[in-house]
Amino acid sequence: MYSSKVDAMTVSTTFTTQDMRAAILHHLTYTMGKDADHATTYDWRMALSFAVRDRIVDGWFASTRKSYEAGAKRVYYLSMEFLIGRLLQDGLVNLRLLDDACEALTALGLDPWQVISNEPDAALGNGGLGRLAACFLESLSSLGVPAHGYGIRYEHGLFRQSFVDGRQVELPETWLQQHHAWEFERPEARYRIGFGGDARDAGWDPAEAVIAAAYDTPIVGWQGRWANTLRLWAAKPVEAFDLDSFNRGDFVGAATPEAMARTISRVLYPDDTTEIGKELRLKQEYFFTAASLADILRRFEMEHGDLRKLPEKVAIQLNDTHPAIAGPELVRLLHDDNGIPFDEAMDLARSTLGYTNHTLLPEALERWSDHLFGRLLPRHLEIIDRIDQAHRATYPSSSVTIREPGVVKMGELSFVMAHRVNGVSALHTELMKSTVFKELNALHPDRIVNETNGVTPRRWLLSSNPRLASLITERIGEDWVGDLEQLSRLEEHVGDAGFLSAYAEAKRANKADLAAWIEAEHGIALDPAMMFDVQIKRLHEYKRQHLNILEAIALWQAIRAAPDADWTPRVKIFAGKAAPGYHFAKDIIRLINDVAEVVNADPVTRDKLKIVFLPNYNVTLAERLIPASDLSEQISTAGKEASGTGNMKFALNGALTIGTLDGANVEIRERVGEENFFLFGMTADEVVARRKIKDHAAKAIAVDPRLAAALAAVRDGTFCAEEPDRYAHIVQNLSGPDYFLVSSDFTDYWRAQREVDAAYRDADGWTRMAARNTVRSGWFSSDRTIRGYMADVWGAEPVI
Ligand code: GL4
Repeated sequence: MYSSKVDAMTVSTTFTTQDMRAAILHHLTYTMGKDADHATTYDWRMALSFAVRDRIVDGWFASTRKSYEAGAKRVYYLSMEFLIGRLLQDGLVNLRLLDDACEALTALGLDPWQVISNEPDAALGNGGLGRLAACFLESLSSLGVPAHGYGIRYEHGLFRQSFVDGRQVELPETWLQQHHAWEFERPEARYRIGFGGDARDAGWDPAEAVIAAAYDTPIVGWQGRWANTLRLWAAKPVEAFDLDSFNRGDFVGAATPEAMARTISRVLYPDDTTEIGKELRLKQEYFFTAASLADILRRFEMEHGDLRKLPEKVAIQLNDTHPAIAGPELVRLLHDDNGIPFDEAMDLARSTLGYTNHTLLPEALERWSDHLFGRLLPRHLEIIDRIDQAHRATYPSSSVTIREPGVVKMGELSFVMAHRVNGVSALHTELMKSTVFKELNALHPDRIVNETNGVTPRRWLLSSNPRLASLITERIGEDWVGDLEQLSRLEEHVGDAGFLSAYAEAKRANKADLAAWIEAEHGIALDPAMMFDVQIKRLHEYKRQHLNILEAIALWQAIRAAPDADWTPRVKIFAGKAAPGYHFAKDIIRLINDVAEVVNADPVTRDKLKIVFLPNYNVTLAERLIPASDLSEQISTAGKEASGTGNMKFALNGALTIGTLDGANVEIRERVGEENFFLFGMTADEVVARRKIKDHAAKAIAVDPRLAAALAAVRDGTFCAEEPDRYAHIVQNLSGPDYFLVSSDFTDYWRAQREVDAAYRDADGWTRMAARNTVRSGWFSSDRTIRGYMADVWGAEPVI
């Protein structure tokens, strides 16, 4: 029996294994309609989920009541993406019911992990940006801040990736094919969202409309003390069915309104760095933003009435420019619909909105053609023009514009319509000030602030790395879970041989588990004694997975040339998806798979170097890989990775980083200590200077025979004898334009990797460095990040 010590408001403190067993059986019978003899794993998983959900709901109601009673400021996080992954384990861990659930399931003759891992991984996001939103929701609940997440209930999340002959193949993702255990449909919360038509007399007559229908998922915080709501919108037709068409025998026509409306929430765009330029994307953005704002104003009017108090009681955060239409939409609601004078409406909107920028990549700064924009949102285009005019009138000598002939610039619009604009790491924020928003920053010097990203320690340490978590708790108690900076109290233990050997043992056991899983699932045998060198993230040229594989090729060649030298055995593990239309990134995946095939089959090098590309990277796979990693590859071209959050998860779990001075790597290195971090490569400034050197890539290749030989092997078909030219374009790129400076950074990367090899051979030294990474990573909790937003951007306070 496990009795939780939680001082939760309503979560029972005496829920026992017996109660858990009874609750599971109750839901199996009365919710799933199955008896134990005929239940499938799915039935058991759903029954368990409902049992856990029941425990969350009481706290959820209590939180809602408390928020109303306190009349506190509410935070609204608008995001196109929430990469929440599985929720069952999260709920069990935060309610501290995991042990009870495992015992109850075992007593029922089930394998608990089989049941828990039956849950689909909800992939309503692409990568870091969406996962950050999920960590923020969990932290907002753990801190007890009244908050809502708002997004889209995509029928199909990010595509499932498989490999055919080493090539990425995209398959549809179907998380909603089964009932989603955590959500509640809210038939009463529906809004009509218009598109098209005419703008006239400061008003708007949309030509078409769809219904935004709400589905709520409670997000429970640590110890179940608070739960907030993630409200996702599904698009539905205004008229479900065209009976006239049906009666005429036009069955397809009869179903068309439904199909057209549902298209809006059908799929997640599988790319967060490229402006898709599609009407549907703009429709998605307006759809969820307009529904969310309507809902926010409805709640506000019910609670407070006077719209002029909006900024006092409401903080709305725009997660990148995807919800940037919130600025003009809020002005429209306040001015057109509620008669507030235009300038005042603009000020109220600005005081309510904050904008987070997540990338400086020019292709990701959204710009829409005004033709498309005007056709879909004619009134908003007029409002944007007025916002632009007002801004130019206030700053007549400035050349900043929101509108350019033919385009609407969403970055500038967001900046002008937000009272705070933040970057996501110290370096990124400085680069924002000196590059994309240089002029706007000069006009509004107090507007840009930095909020370095963070990750929730509940999921990314307590839940995914129970061995390390228990070791930490044994030494310093368990308060670190809600206050990660307490990890620094372990500093004195890092000199203690007992602690270090237990730390090393936890890592070893995690690696053994991963190796067993990889062998079972993918048929590749790995020796856990090898260094596990891991690069997991979206495929992108700026993230430079090709730098990593070139180094692997060079290493393979070096081992072959001197097989008896003292090599440090390592396996390079990759995982990540490429946007379906990003052909160069897909070719990098194929190259890695081709290289893996040749290298892994080589009897000379087999025990010293292995390469594995695991398919279908997702949150669940990250939870498996990170605790078992020795080396974290954070090797982006400096100035390109806004922050990274994987880098933080690795450091927290005791993987050492090999990385450039990019994004939050800079802050990680400062905190864990430069002697516990393998730095290489050019700085952001050096990158800019290097690009100006004529033939920089050719020059780098000319002075590094290893690089030349690795590129030659790629070029001559060593890894694809049946089609020797397959990767000619990659070699051509890296020898010519090489915008991301793979060739120019190669030599230093090789040097740093050999330092890694040497350090790994000193097992005790390595463990000490790894432990220091864990102990000094407490600052990277998303609780700290959320506190920063509360103080600098939202002016919000916890209610518990
Ligand atoms: C990203 C950045 O690329 C990434 O560095 C950052 O950690 C993340 C969250 O702030 O946002 N920007 C985009 S776009 N996608 C990302 O993952």
